[in-house]
Amino acid sequence: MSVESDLRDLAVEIAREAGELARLRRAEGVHLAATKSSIADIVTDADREVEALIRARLREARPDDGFLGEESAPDDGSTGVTWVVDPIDGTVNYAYGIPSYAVSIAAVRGSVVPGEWEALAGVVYAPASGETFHAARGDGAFLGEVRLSVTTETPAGALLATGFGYDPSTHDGDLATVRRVMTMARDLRRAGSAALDLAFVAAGRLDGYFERGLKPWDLAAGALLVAEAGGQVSLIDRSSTRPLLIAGGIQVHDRLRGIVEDES
Ligand code: LIP
Repeated sequence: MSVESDLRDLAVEIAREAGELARLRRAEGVHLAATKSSIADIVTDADREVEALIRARLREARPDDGFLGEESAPDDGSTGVTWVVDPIDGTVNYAYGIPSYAVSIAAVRGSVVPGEWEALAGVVYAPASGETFHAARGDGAFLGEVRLSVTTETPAGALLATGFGYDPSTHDGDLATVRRVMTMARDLRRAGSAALDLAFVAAGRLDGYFERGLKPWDLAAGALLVAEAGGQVSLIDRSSTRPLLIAGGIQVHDRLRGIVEDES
């Protein structure tokens, strides 16, 4: 067994336990704990409880690793490995009872900056469907035991997904990007979870995905899934406050990048 596959197996085990807790809390009724960057950017009691469970399980197994989670304080650790965690990605869906949400756990080495880190392992677990998307660096991406591949042909145009941030002032600009990108699309999906959007690109359920302003924990596991499924992931405008993530098979990725870089 490699280090990467050991990390993947640990992440899968913890994500499934955490996802079942999230599903249980959803069934019991969800309570708003606070808002963050805007009134639309919510955190529920379940987000915090699920992240605490994940953090405790990781500490039990690998006490000296670092931790970077959406809902709690970062920890640098001392091993060079950092866990990048979104306990419930798709929080607004979760709060409304829309079953499109996921637990996202990734292990990275070195930097904790997207695009600079070395992603080692990742899992995106969807409690509502029971689907576990996982990858270890160099070992491929899988849904359960089934190996995943991104799409390569889009004869009718690309089926794309995107998302919008919690700051309404950014919506006009994002919609202008959508308008330009639609020239290459057959249709557009907006499911509300970046982690699941990226997992679906890896699984060939989407041809491509783009979104501005994602946080490291939204994309860490999903980006590794896409890369290990033969796809390409880029972060454009990294120095801006809202870098643009682009993901897809090579051809879709490159066409997306060409369109959005023309507008810059
Ligand atoms: C969400 C992302 C989604 C994006 C939302 C939000 P959260 O993450 O998964 O793609 O459009 O604005 O960032 O807040 O549910 O963890």
